[in-house]
Amino acid sequence: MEGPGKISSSFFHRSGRGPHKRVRLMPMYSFPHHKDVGNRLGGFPERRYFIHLDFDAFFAQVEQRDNPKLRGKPICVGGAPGYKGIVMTSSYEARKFGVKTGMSVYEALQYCPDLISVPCYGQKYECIMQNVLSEFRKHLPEDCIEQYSVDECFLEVTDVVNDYFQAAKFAWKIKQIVKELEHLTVTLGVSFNKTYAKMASKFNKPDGLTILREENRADIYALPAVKMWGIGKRIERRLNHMGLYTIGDVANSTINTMHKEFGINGVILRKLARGEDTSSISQKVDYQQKNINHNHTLHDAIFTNPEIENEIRRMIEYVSRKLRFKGLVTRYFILTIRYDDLGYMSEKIRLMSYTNDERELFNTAMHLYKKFPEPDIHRKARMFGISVFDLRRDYGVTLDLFRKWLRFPFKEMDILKERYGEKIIRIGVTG
Ligand code: TTP
Ligand code: MG
Repeated sequence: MEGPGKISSSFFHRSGRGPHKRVRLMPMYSFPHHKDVGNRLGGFPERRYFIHLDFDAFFAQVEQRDNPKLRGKPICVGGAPGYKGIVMTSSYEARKFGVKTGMSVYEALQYCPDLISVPCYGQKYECIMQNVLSEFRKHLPEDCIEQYSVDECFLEVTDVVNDYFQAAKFAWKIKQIVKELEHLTVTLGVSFNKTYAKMASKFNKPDGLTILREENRADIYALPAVKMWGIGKRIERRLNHMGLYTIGDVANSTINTMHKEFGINGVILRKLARGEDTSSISQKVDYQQKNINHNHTLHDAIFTNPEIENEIRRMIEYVSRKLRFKGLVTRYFILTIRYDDLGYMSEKIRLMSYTNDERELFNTAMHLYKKFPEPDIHRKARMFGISVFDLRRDYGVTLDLFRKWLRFPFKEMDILKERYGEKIIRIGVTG
């Protein structure tokens, strides 16, 4: 009944009441990739090759890359200021002490007193992933690339490789691309379906690569069921209750048992465990980006004009780089500053024309800042926020010809920054 090709978008299973009941495969809401599970469950027309990429200790690795003082040290991201935060991730040096995602920084410090807690720069991490994905687009068609989370993506390389050897070579190239572009390490899993590729990428962390062939199924089958994509603690408990402990147990269970306990999701789960995931790369709908927000809370609040100007410039550089990266220009701009005493000021302005020019945005920000009460030693500035909205695609038709200044090499600067870090080049700032 379940040989290759025999099950398409619907299948039969034995029900208590009738001889056979027709069940239509429903979206699998309880699994992370329910939307991807295609209607080809059960059929394997040809061998396919997938790569799953997962950054190592992502946020922490980025912060160590950007601040050499943090390298080789136990750090966690999500803490500052005041050590009241939650650990979002930690460096491998900190993990040795038992620091885990989800702990409070306070608790983590009990495990690792030397732990350095640093703030999270969400937009920066997202930008890194986007840089990497756009580089991949030079090597693979768009519809073979799927961003899965902030630090994970799937690549289908079936069209560019013929066997596992070539798939492994391609995977090494991917690792090299990320290293050269962003100076970061990733761990890759290569397999014949997405579920197995995702599980394979957990095998050799950090900076690893695992090839999981059909004949190595036993490696997956030996893992505890909870290691499977889509199985959390609660489902694990129910599986254990049924006498199923490993992924192999789930794979070798009967359709009926799984269906009785979990409905259609159980049947799909069993298929995923067996390596019969036939889902393809999923293309997210290209939604129109409405705004870009960038907030930064400082560990040490500031109040002098040069410090504030510097912080605003840094924020603007980031936002305008992001606009350019996405090929967008903005018309509305908001600057927010939160002070030490929790008071805050916010001003918005409509720009003369759509732009992503760093100097224009900086001048606008400084113009707004002048309307704010000036911070002083008793009322320092702690958080800076920039929001741009009313975004339009930048069609490249610029009015630069009519502007007083020359075209600045922003794009070239973006490339330098991507390659060598944020601090490599700045406009008109000394020191
Ligand atoms: P993960 O890939 O789960 O973790 P990681 O990349 O830090 O470590 P690993 O080497 O084991 O892959 O998550 C990616 C990033 O997502 C992580 O760096 C921080 C963030 N994150 C959260 O903010 N909250 C969470 O609960 C988890 C799990 C991750
Ligand atoms: Mg990761």
